[in-house]
Amino acid sequence: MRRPTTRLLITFLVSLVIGYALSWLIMLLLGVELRAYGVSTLSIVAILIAMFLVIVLDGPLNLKTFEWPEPDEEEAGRDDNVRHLLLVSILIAAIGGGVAMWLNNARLLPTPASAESIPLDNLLKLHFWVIGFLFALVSVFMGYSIVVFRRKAGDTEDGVYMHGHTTLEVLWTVVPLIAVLYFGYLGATSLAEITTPKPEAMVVEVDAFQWGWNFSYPEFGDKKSPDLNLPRDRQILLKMSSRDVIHSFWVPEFRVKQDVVPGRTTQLLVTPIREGQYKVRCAEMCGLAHSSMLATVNVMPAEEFQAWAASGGVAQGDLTSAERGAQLALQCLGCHSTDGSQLVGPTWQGLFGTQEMLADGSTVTVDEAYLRNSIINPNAQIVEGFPPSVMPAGYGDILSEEEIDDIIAYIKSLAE
Ligand code: HEC
Ligand SMILES: [Cu+2]
Repeated sequence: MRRPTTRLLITFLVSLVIGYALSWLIMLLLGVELRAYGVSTLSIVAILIAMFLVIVLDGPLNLKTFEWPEPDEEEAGRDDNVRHLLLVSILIAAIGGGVAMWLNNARLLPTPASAESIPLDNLLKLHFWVIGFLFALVSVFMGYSIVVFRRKAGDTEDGVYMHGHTTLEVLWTVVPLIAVLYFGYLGATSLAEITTPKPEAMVVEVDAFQWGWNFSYPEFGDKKSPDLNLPRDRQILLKMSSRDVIHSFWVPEFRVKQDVVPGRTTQLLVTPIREGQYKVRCAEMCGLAHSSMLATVNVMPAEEFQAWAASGGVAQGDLTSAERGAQLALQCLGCHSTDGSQLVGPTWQGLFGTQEMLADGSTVTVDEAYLRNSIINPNAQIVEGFPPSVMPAGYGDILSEEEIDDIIAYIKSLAE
């Protein structure tokens, strides 16, 4: 009879091969692309299957027929303990490392696009290593004990009673304490790193409302934009305020997130380092159209940004009624589209001049009077196929007569 440890290793290796084959098959059956998940995912699945197989496998490799050393036998002392510990350490390293690598390669986060994302992602990676280690520490000791130290047939004796182990207790108190303090230190320094504004930071004012965003650039004569255009490689200081309820500014690629609270100005720092288009999302449930409270972020080279910021600095007075209306209507675009797509409410594209079916079965011509009534008194005439009492009823108080005229002019301009 071979040594139990050798038997166990052989069993495990054979199970591992079977595990790989099985997990490969499962992935093929599920149509999962190996490239998307990586070999490490496969390894984890394989190891889990292998551990399961080690426990249940019957036949020539059946563990029940093994002759494990008796713990209280003379020769079965230190030697076997060392062997068990070695085997357990290898398993912990393999499984812990596998889990950590898997988590780190699983593309859980979108491409990092800000300088702030780097220390944060590094912290997360470090945490994944700790998570992998702790997972393996618990599951390996448990699995190993279940397999190796299981009760043999006919053995009805109680286990050995052990009480206390001072060295172990001191270790498992001090080691985690140091680890937690170290992580606290890393967290504090990372937080300081990403929340310290530089003097050359560019201020952008963020105006959040139900349900949309507006951005203005005091450095460029209060230029306003519904998109968040940003130069690359310059620190941006966002000064944020809300008109109504609590919102939260979040661009997943930038990693950082900050609540926008009515009656207060909150701050957030971002340093875009990657050109491209991203989306601002509201991360605080803020009402019906919360999910469509989006804005586009354009990160561009510094020169391109300068050119954009310097262009079209039109004073409000020079705008046409429809152009002013377009700006006012930003607050409606969480629910109304201008491109024909249906959101919470009907699209405004080609709306003016058409016949609108109402929920009560009648039809009405969309003219200025109807639009005005729809804005001030949204529940008076409900459009067929749309819910009543969803559009806020307070616009008659929030908007002035002229502003409503401007919005109507804007909706008219979308008729072509
Ligand atoms: C919370 C979502 C929401 C917001 C915000 C919203 N609306 Fe609406 N709106 C609706 C819904 C739903 C309807 C369809 C039901 C109805 O007629 O009230 C509608 C209908 C309308 C109509 C009639 C459209 C048609 O096809 O006949 C107009 C005009 C309109 N809204 C204008 C506005 C304006 C202007 C604003 C911003 C000042 C605005 N809405 C903000 C949800 C919204
Ligand atoms: Cu919101």
